[in-house]
Amino acid sequence: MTLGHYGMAYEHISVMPFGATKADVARFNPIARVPILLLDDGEGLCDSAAILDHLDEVAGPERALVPSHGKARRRVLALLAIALGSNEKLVTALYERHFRPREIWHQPWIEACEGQVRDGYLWLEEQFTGPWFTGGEMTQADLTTAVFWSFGMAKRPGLFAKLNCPKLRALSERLEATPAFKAIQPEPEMLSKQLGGGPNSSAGATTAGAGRSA
Ligand SMILES: N[C@@H](CCC(=O)N[C@@H](CS)C(=O)NCC(=O)O)C(=O)O
Repeated sequence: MTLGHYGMAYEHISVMPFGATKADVARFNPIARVPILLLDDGEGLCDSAAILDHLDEVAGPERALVPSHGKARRRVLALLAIALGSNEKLVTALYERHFRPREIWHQPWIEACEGQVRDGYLWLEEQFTGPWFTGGEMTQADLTTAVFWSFGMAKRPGLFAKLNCPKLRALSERLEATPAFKAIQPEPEMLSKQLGGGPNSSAGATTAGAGRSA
């Protein structure tokens, strides 16, 4: 979404970091995790924080979605830490459902993780002043939170429908209407097919990106 926002050309390659395609991901990330951004010269950047930092540098200080220094930068990074952490806890709970047979799902662990998801989003909701998180200009905190809110709505609609976060919901809807978001439609479930999993599977496909202009 950030590549799209900056208008940087890129090729989006969907690849699962599990099962048959895990080795493909491990060629670029030793711990076989996505996202990965491959630059034109073959350099690979792993983890969204490193990728976003690079994109900001290419975009330049005037356009960068994370302010370059000072209190404004710390504020955006603080918001991002909670958005990223909340989504990681959501993914952790999704994996419990995917990778353990239903009869040995550890419900207290799922509930603890989803409690952290809820606490994270409720905190973010409180922080949102509008029209954007930090006031008058959109930052990476808005974009990342909207991405994760959409992801959560797709993967755990029951959990997210119960969250009392009207501002985050509206933020997400506003950004989903932009070309950068529209260019990447949510993908159908792939994990269960690739792993031969059952109907309980609910996590989505993940992606590795290939940057062209970045
Ligand atoms: N902190 C990482 C988290 C990335 C992440 O959660 N990736 C998952 C997506 S399904 C993954 O690759 N999972 C495979 C694994 O953790 O082994 C980031 O923001 O890039």
